[in-house]
Amino acid sequence: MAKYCKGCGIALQNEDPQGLGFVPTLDANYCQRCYKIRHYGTVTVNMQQGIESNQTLEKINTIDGVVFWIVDLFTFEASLISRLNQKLPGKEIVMVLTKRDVLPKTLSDEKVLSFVNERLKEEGIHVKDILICGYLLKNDEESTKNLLQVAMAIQKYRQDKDVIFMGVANAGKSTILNRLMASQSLTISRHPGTTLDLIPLEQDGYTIYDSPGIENHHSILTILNPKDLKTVIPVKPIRPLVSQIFEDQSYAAGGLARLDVVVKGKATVVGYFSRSLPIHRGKLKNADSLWQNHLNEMLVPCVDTSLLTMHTYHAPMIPEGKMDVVIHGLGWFCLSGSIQDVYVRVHKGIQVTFRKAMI
Ligand SMILES: Nc1nc2c(ncn2[C@@H]2O[C@H](COP(=O)(O)OP(=O)(O)OP(=O)(O)O)[C@@H](O)[C@H]2O)c(=O)[nH]1
Ligand SMILES: [Mg+2]
Repeated sequence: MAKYCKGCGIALQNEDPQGLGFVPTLDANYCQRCYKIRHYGTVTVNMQQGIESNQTLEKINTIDGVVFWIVDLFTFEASLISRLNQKLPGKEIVMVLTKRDVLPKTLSDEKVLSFVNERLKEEGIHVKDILICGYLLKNDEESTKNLLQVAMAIQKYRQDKDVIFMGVANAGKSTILNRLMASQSLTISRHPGTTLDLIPLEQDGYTIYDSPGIENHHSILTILNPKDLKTVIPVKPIRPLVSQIFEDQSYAAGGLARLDVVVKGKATVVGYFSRSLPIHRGKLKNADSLWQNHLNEMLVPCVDTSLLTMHTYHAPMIPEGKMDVVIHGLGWFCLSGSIQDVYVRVHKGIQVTFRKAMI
């Protein structure tokens, strides 16, 4: 009978040392890849290695269960799954917002919920309930309180069914489950694509499933190496970077994204990024030469080594109030004031969303 890795769910094998699920002897509980992540923190993961998103959804649909949809608040746009109800026909969905700790403390939970409700309405996604979770990197009162709410929601919505934790890669599914089960059996890493197949966790009379991350190929997190992921993923609360501008300005988020703001008068730009990602600000007229001369040198981390290979987005319209320019997986700029035009350049395939401000 096939045996599966307790950490990532992949079938164990002892024939191909380069293949997934390799173990020197089949009596092991964890594959070599999980062993390396768990003991040395070395990650040899690739988003494409797990089961396909469609296959994951198909497997989830065969289970008679309630879906707990795990959504990272910091990378909210990249964590959304379009047409989710259609992809999970007949399934009840409870949304769990994670990583609350990295958003500013001054932002109230009420405001977070009202923002999320509005975005769900715009996307046409229906959920039974929304919970806010986070602080899970610490074993403190706050995280315990959050986990208790998730545990209570499981009992409330499960009825007689099983429970499936699903969501995009890196949203924090395995972390919540490890804490809920008070075990460290599931493998966790900052690299998207850690869990590779469904993992059944037997409870008293029912099963909770962990699952691999669903499609977020438009997130910059899927293409960064482990060192750069450490730079762009916040672990401390993000500190808003506020700047007043009176003339056209250009912002560089490392060498990963460039924001050009053309103004008609006074405007405000606030950056919400990991504290370790350098944000450079300068005059728009100097930006081309800055990028030509300093990309992959002063402007790091980067994926592209030339502006020419990057894709340009243009804000379709400038709204009256505050507008967020979200670079999927990386963070966002919040713009307000007398703005005429906004352009964003990022690696091809990485999505940029213009939305009503979250904060
Ligand atoms: N700041 C913060 N980080 C968290 C929290 N929960 C999880 N993380 C981090 O998020 C990253 C991803 O966590 P995982 O639990 O592996 O995420 P996953 O959804 O299982 O990811 P895949 O298996 O790749 O689909 C890890 O680096 C965690 O430490 C939280 O509450 N706060
Ligand atoms: Mg996981």
